[in-house]
Amino acid sequence: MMLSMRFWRTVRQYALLFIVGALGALFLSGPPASARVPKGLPPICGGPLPSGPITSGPRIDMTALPHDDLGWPELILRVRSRGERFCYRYAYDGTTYHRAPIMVVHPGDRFAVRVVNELTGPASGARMAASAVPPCKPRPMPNVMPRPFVGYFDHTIEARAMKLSDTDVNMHFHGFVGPASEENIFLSTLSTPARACEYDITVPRTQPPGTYFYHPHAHGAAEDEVAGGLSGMWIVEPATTELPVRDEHAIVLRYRIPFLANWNYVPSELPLVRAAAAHEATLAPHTPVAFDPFDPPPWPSAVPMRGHGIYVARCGSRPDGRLAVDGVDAPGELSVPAGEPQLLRVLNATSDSIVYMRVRAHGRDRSFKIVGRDGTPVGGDDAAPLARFIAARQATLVPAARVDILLTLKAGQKVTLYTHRHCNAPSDAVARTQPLLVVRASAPLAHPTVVATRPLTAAQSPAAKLVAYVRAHPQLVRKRAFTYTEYVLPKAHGRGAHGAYYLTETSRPGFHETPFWPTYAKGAMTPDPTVVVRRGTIEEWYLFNTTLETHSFHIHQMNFVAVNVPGGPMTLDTVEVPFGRLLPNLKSRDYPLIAPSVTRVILDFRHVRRGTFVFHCHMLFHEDRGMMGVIKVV
Ligand SMILES: [Cu+2]
Repeated sequence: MMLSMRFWRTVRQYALLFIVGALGALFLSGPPASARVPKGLPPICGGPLPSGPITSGPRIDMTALPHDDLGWPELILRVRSRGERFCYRYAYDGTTYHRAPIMVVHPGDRFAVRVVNELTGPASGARMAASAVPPCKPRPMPNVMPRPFVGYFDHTIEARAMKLSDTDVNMHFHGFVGPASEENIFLSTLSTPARACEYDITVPRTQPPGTYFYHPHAHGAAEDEVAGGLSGMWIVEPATTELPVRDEHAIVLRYRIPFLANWNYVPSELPLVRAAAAHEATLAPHTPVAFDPFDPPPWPSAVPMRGHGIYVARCGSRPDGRLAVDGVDAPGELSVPAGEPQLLRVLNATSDSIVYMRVRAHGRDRSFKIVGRDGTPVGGDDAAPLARFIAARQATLVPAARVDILLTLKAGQKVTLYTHRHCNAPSDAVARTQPLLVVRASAPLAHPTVVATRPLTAAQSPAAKLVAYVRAHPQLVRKRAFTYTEYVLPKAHGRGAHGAYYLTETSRPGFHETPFWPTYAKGAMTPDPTVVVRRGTIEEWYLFNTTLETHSFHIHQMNFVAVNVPGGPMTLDTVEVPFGRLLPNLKSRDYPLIAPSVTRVILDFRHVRRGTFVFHCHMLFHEDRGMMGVIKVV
């Protein structure tokens, strides 16, 4: 959501609509990005975007890289920034690049990636032998005492306003199913004198072929870095390729930078934010109310909505961030041979914006073939990921989501991929219709490639089979409820009134809401868990959204089956958790009720490795501010 806050200056007349979005930018965002240009480094990370044909960073076979002194192929990425832009600088094949590489791997590959943090100046980690890079350690969290407030159904909220830092960085291989220790996001480049982390990655043989995402995941820094372009695509190729590389295209959707406006806020919003914080401070703690965690009642909004008729009347009077396709302004252009199947790997690499992707030809939306979602072939055949497709007219891509589309154009045909207009939430931005990619057919090849692909219905998919199995064996499945909540809290810890974001297991008796605030046992490299599950079990999680903005659910090291999403059950690693429904509150006109939405996901822990990892909202504004939990599989 929150990228859109950078646009408010143009929309003051709708101040009432902005309040929830305003909270973070007003009080938590820190100095404007332009104030953080590091000294002593050349201006890099690109300039204004050209338009025209799409391009991408080099496609790197990770096993073909030069070997480090430990004997593993290694890629050294130096992280830099320029104003709002962030980028990786690296040498490959004799050339220095600033465009994020496409990392191509196969199941079983082993390689190393070194992340060197040069955000505040040159770091020594780039010049060391791999064996000399000191191990990264957990970044200590600030010593802030929690303050109690009244939370969800009178359970306690812990307030701890995170001070955000854009100078930390690490790397998360989103979708990676290997051991949590290999992509440990709890570790930090700031924790070593060399300001570098070395990631030693072995791609599991069970890693499905498909399209994946890598991005920084340092707590409090992730949103600005990802929004600024610091991320990329990694691809797991199947053992036998069905299409030549020339027919594969990386469509990495990012924000257009610089953003259209700046961080200035609308002064008329301040009284409402202060009123919300003051209201929260007056609420007296009660004995927690008993309620059915799987059928929760409506919950009062944390934000006052005087005249909330206005509030619900019109969604999105301010725009969401405009998109670019990696190196070019949208719509990018792509020319492909007629009659030759093309694999479009579409990645939503934004920090906070949802893409409702559609395909248009001759002025009409048309059905398109989805062969993979979030790195998983829809047919479940890892040996032939293109063998089955599901026909769709829209693909919802929350931040970090991927969709693999198989597209074949007729001679002379032109199709446009675009994101359809949608309302993020009553209190949030509207994403306008925006063309993303124009694909045109050029002359056919003399010997076109043939891909044998057959339709599959959602009901026939592996996802639907898991749902059927779970419904047939309910005694095997543990249910848990998790609830997304937001509050407006008074000033404290050196911060003004601010938005606070929580993801809490509300099926746990006597729960209280705490932001992600990792604590470590002495010498431990991973924090204490908030949820413990047993390997070999299956769980169904009910995700309740009690807020008026869209959230999402992502879990590391595994995927899940989203049960009740448009298009039928599907295997994903990141899913939309839609906003709740606004109801009048007869007791308090200023604080309307919100009927929570519910999104159900089935997590199959039968094949997941033991370890400690995280689950969180992938709207990175929220994640950076605490909407995350720690899970341990034992
Ligand atoms: Cu969220």
